[in-house]
Amino acid sequence: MITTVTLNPAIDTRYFIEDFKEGRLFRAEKTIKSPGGKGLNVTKVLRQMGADVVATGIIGGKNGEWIQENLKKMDIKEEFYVSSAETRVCIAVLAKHSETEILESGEELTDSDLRAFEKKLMELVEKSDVITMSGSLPKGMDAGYYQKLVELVNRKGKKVILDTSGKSLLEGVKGKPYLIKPNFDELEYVLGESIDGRDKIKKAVEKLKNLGAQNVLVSLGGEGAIYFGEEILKITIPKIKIHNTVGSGDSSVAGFAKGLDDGLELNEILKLSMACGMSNAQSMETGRVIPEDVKEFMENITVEVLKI
Ligand code: TA6
Repeated sequence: MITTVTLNPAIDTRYFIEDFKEGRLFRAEKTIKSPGGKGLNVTKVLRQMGADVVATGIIGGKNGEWIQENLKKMDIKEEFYVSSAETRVCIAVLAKHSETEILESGEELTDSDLRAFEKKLMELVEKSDVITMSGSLPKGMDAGYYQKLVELVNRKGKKVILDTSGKSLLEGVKGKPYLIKPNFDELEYVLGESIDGRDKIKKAVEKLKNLGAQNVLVSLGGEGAIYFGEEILKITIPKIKIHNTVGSGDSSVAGFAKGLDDGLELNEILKLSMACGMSNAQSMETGRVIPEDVKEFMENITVEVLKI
């Protein structure tokens, strides 16, 4: 079983406004609301791929109830800890050639919320082999909180995939997660300088590994990915028509988690991870994949040892 952790879930609200520009009044042509936050996008993809998955995290208020109701409609199992803090809303404005995102920070949680959540998490960890932890931390939460959660799960001998950014990534890796999946921007933050080639990528990854990350999957968008494990592997993907890459990172996390949970060998796990990201990129929806496309993409993805 896979448990997905979303500490800062959201109602993702997407406004379609073809000619959107700042400073003017617009009426949305279309509005789509869905359960969001990176961890719930991972959950949605795992559910579509037929994985045995349970979503947890911390949720609250009317927004939290709305998310729980809609996860139920999506036939997604969830065991969120319910707090009194109202769950946030994240807005995306989709214009003709751009997407603008406004992410609320999420309300502060109390220590008793965190203790109660940790108890719920550990109950689920007992029944899980793979745990994913994704996204930002709510306002006021200590940047090292992921480190504590990763250490709690590692002590149970389970594998953690951590997908976050900024200080929560730099602190979270100290818990020694099995895998992290930084993108370019996150690597540049880690390195503290711009990255213009594979040497700089390797330097940033080595810094993350020295801090504690066991394995690192660096997503390169249309260029595929580089996996830094016992070996360095280059994953090459075919060119495809892209509609919306938002959520593709979360989908790659889901593919990796499913491959790991299914006991696939590493090359197949990496292909599944990339193929899920590709399928999501062909959908206007965040956290949407087509299993048949994922299977077909996997046949055209290559994995080879990289000497850098
Ligand atoms: O923008 C894509 C997305 O995955 C949305 O689900 C939105 O909720 C946002 O990211 C959340 O990001 P965060 O890092 O705050 O969890």
